[in-house]
Amino acid sequence: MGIKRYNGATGGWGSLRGIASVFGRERASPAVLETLARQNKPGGTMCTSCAWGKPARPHLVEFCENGAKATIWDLTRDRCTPAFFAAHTVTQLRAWSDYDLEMQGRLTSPLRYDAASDRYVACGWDEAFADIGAGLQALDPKSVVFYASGKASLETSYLYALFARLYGHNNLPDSSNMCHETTSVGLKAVVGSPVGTCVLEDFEHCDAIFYFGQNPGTNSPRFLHPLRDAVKRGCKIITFNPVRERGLEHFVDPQNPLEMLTGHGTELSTMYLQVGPGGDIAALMGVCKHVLAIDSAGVIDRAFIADHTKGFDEFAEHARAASWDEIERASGLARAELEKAAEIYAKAERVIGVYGMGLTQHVHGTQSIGMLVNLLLLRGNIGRQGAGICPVRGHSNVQGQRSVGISEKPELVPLGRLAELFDFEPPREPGLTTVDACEAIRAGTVKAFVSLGGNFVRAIPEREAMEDAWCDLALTVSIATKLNRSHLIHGKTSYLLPCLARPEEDMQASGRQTVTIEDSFSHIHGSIGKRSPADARLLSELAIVAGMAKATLPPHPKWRWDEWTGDYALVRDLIEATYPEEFRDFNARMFQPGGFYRGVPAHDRIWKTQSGRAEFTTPDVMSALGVGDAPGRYHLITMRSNDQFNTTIYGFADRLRGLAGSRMILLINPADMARAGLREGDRVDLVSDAGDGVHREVRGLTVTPFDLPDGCVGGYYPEMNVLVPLWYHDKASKTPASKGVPVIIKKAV
Ligand SMILES: Nc1nc2c(c(=O)[nH]1)N[C@H]1C(S)=C(S)[C@@H](COP(=O)(O)OP(=O)(O)OC[C@H]3O[C@@H](n4cnc5c(=O)[nH]c(N)nc54)[C@H](O)[C@@H]3O)O[C@H]1N2
Ligand SMILES: Nc1nc2c(c(=O)[nH]1)N[C@H]1C(S)=C(S)[C@@H](COP(=O)(O)OP(=O)(O)OC[C@H]3O[C@@H](n4cnc5c(=O)[nH]c(N)nc54)[C@H](O)[C@@H]3O)O[C@H]1N2
Ligand SMILES: [Mo]
Repeated sequence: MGIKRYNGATGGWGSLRGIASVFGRERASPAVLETLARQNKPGGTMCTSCAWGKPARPHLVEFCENGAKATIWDLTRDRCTPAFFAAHTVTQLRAWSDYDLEMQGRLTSPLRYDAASDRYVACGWDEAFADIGAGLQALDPKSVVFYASGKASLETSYLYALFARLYGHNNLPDSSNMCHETTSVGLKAVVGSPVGTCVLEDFEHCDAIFYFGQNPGTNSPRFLHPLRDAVKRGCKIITFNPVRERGLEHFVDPQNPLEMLTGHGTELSTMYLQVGPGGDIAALMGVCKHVLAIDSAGVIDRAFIADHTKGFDEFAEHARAASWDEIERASGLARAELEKAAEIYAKAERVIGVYGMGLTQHVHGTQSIGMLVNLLLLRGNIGRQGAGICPVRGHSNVQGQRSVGISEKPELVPLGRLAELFDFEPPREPGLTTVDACEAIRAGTVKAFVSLGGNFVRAIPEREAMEDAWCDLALTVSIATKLNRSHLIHGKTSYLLPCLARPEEDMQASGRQTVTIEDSFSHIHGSIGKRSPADARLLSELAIVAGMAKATLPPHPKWRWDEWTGDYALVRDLIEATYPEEFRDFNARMFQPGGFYRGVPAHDRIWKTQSGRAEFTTPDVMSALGVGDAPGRYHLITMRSNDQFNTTIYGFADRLRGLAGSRMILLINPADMARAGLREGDRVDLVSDAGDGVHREVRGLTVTPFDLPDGCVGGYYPEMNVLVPLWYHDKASKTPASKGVPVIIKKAV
């Protein structure tokens, strides 16, 4: 594995080559092009990759490199059939890589684990549902977890959460618990809404964007267009990221022939500040401190602060008293840089704060989000056009799943309305988060685990220790499109249930169905699949959820699983009945260009916080890291390459970082390499340095020099997940702190 410097821009020809390589390898049908032409457009198929907004006036091509890869990946012609499982035992398959497992293609038949032969064997749907139903009936519902990875539609998600509650639990963790739960908890506490306050159009009006720990070039490439347009209008982007991400530096628009021919694109970031991992609290403290210091010119919006906020005096006093020495040390940034950023902030009329996993995946992530909100509140930058807080969500419907009831927090769900609509007594006890679920599985109190998509065992922290406990589960059920490692770490009874992918046609009793999803901007979009299903045996996710529910629960006149499966419009009616304001006229509005807005109170300066005001928060730490510095200790950032979607590995090229060939690499800066006596290409092991006496190790990484702050190393998710202690998570939301993991480097012998 050699590192090659990449000086090209994001977008450009490289992105087209990226699409073409996956297209060729996946032997995707040419009909994919028809799906791509309709992708993210009104009446088309909504991309299953990220949750970025879908504009009312789409570009001719409204998909990106990674959205195209996701569609091509779904529409592969490869099939992972019962014959494949006959040829390989589950024990053998456990030795396969994530890449090789998914490369087998789409699952085609329901499968049951057969212990005698250690193989998955084909079974019928009725048999699978009956056995799962009997298994669930035999268990205490409180000992069962229903996990969801954020892809399934609003309709499926609503029924899944309803099934959990009718059965008797709130154990509904979501991939969000490893992702933006810090947002759901953090923003709810300070602005009263658990989601972003911006809409897509705000990017047409902002004067500055303060951009923290989100990598648009790889993870939400369609965002590059509004960013480029904003810069061309004169908007300034101030980026805080330990890694110099190409996507935030330079963009060549693949839809602009002149830019494609000349290679000349747009420089995106006005300032690029390589903050240390977890250094954002201190960096923001420095910016706020200077904004307060230059306030004589009426920089601070006193009227807004008086009318709308609480806690300003205490916060301002804290920021004024904070020492620059400490700010510089904890952020890794120089005072002069932070003062310059503060001056840009103070001059900008409208500012948006954007963030992603770089803020959420830290032990004090909630406090980082609180600090970003503090900065925005100083000048009334929330709740008006061109301003606001903008968390960039991950999975395409992850925010929507929370909106329609997939939540382990019963207080966020209108249980009273569900009780009326479905004539039952909903469970009221809080359910399990992802971390709680892992702990309960290790303790043996959780007995069964149902997954609506995802690759839970691969995505969670401390994977190796979890895998042993996992095998003691009585029942595991996975609804999936492709084979992954979680399916091979199975309970005593285990089912693998293959489903339609979103681009595929979903025919039911009333005809072709539409599903809906919610984007990062709280806009809801209808999505229609038209491709013929990968196999005639596949069922839709909704039909599978309804099939399991019907087999588990007693008959009831109000629980109309078959009718709901026959016509998803009836499920949308139920969603509307449960959430009448947000989902008013749901069926009539779902194809509105740009989606319909379900409304976010903080967007309109309605603060549903405890105090009824937007809250300044005074942090009690300067670093978001859970474990401080020590000799020989590095803080590991677990990162996504440009060639993966979470645990789905499309290939081994991280084009935008100029890396290719292997994912088993350790990124480290040359000065740290010299200090540690390491040379490029050395083989090293990473060992946990969390101070809890537990041995966690990843072996055989190749040392690769890279531009990172001192004391910070980088490696890929999910390969590095064994190093993240289960207890190392955001204090308030329990989101695993995958961005600042304490490790030491050992030379491999
Ligand atoms: N192609 C593709 N698209 C995806 C995904 C994918 O895997 N592949 N995943 C989807 C999902 S589920 C999600 S949640 C999103 C994730 O999208 P992002 O939120 O962009 O998540 P990451 O790539 O994990 O990390 C984001 C950035 O945080 C920076 N960072 C790390 N530590 C810190 C820190 O302490 N401070 C600051 N300021 N920055 C830091 C990293 O260098 C990186 O650039 O993307 C979604 N879209
Ligand atoms: N160290 C570290 N760990 C992390 C992160 C990190 O940055 N660092 N990021 C975290 C984040 S942000 C997230 S969101 C989680 C992701 O955790 P998950 O959401 O659980 O994982 P994915 O990799 O997205 O799941 C991939 C699998 O989903 C299935 N699948 C794909 N499409 C569909 C579909 O349409 N329907 C169904 N039913 N199944 C489908 C396929 O079988 C595929 O193998 O990981 C988290 N873990
Ligand atoms: Mo995510």
